[in-house]
Amino acid sequence: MKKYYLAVISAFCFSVFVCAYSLALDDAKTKLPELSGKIENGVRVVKVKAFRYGYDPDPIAVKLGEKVRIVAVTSDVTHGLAISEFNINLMIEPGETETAEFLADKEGEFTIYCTVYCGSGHVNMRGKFIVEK
Ligand SMILES: [Cu+2]
Repeated sequence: MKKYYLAVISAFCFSVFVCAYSLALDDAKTKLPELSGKIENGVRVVKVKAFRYGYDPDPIAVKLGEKVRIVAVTSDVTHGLAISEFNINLMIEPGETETAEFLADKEGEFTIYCTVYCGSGHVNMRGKFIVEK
C-alpha cells in the first residue's frame, strides 16, 4: 500500500513539474519584445538614435518577412550601425540622417554594432536586432 501511495505521489509531482515547465516555455515564447517603429506604406520604419555607447531603441524588433527601413541619427559623435547578416553598414554623422532598407528574411537575434571608432566604449557598442516569426 505504501508503495502505491509513493507511486501516486511521484506521478503527481512529475505532472506538476511538467506543467510548470511547459508554462515557463510558453511564457518565454510570449515574452518576445514589442515590435519597433510603425508601418508606413507597407514598410516598417524604425527611427534609431545612436549614442555613446549604444542604440535606442534596443532591441529593435521586427516581424519575419517585413520590409524594414532603419532611419538613423546620432545624438553625439559619428557612429556606425552595422548588421552583417543583412548587409547593413551605415555611417551616421552628427546632424545627418542615414537610412537603410532591407527585407527581414531571416528569423533570429542579430547583433547591431558600431563600425566607427567613437571613444573608449566603442568596442562594446552593441545592440540587438530581433526578427520574430
Ligand atoms: Cu563606435
